[in-house]
Amino acid sequence: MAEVRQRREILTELPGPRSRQLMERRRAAVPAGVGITMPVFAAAAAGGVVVDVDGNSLIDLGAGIAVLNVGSAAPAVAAAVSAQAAAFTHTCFQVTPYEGYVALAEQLNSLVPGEVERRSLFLNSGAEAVENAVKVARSATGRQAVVAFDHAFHGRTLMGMTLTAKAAPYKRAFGPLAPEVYRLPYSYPYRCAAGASYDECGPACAEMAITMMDRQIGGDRIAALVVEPVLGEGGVVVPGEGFLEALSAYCEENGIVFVADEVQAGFARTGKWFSIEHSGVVPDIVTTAKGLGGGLPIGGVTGRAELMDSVHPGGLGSTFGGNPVCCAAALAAIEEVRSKELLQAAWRIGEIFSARLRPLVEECAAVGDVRVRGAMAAIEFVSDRKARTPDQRAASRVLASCHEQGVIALKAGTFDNVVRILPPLVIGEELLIDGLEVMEKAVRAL
Ligand code: PLZ
Repeated sequence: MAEVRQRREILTELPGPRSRQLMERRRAAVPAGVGITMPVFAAAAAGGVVVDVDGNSLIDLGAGIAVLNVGSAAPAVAAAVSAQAAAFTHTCFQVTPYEGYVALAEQLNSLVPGEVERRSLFLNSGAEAVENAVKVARSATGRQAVVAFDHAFHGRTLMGMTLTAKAAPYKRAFGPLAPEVYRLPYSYPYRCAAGASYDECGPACAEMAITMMDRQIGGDRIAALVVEPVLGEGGVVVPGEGFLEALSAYCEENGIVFVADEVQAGFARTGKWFSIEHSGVVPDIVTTAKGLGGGLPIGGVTGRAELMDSVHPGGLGSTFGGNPVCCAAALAAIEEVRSKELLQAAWRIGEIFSARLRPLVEECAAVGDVRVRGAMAAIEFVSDRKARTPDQRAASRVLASCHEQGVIALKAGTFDNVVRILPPLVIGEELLIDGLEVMEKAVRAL
């Protein structure tokens, strides 16, 4: 494999001629409903760089949406994948099981916080992990209602999109949605639904959410509360202190299964194995995917043994779920996080984000808020600082400018006014700063 040099180098206009040709073919072959952030086709990737088919080297501040925490084609992951692929590629764990699945379950059972006995089940994606967490919670409690939050994203399957907050593009035209799903306010300190200050938002929104569960749904009817400990697609929102703790206490009092959706913020992204660890909460179930497989598709549900074991034999599974190649990749990725000290790397990236991006709030009228949680960061744009009017165009302009100059970054937020930064945790510091400088200039030019 040719080495991918860790620097930004733009040789053609972006997208280049070969990418433009492929885009034409794509238009004729792939439905328009599959959106594209940047019309540049990949040829190779490693560390913090994606090389496109025209030979341009782009800085990756998206990591394939928080997937490539250990980097693309990490040698240890690639070696584990090829060894497993050469031994056997599939048997179906439900037909003839294999050790890798069990070994990965053991790893996750011990990594999820809390001194409780756990079990893990593997699927193919984050959405499927969420679906199965809800199935387990309903089976274990004998209840039907499920609560989710404002600004949430949980996938594109029927239950996933029903739990997801945003109508367009995720739910529009796809109804009817699943029944028995209720939505509660999330603590979003910059836009507190209870009108509280930054510091008071956590307890204020928790109180609102708990009153709704108690008075409108009935705590004894709720099977599961599904929550992202940090919003991802919703715009890297870190809930106010006390929010998750209060919800968890209510769940415990009322026999509700607390599901932490760690698909995006988990697996070392925020400087902890799981983002819920920034609070003191011990979740009943954790869903994982994205970073878990080191770039290969796998989703996990890790939960308290008594909940997971409540489901009848044959009630859970999937043909490919926990495929042996994906399990091998995930085991190698976990080892990479440990041996390369990627939890610490995520903290360091967070410090760089804070140092570089926080001053933008003072300097630029269009920047309403900057949020950082480890190697997850967001800039939220507003057209009127006082009214906090979302400015979608400013976010689009900053992203367009980044993309033109070879920096991959993502949009987020219910109002499409947030630029989100999620680099691979193995990105070099110089490269990261080069990418951030491109972005900062674009912000200052607004
Ligand atoms: N839960 C918290 O962030 C996926 C969505 C990309 P899948 N987020 C990226 C897109 O446009 O579809 C996500 C998430 C959280 C669940 C999911 C769903 O994970 O692996 O995409 O199904």
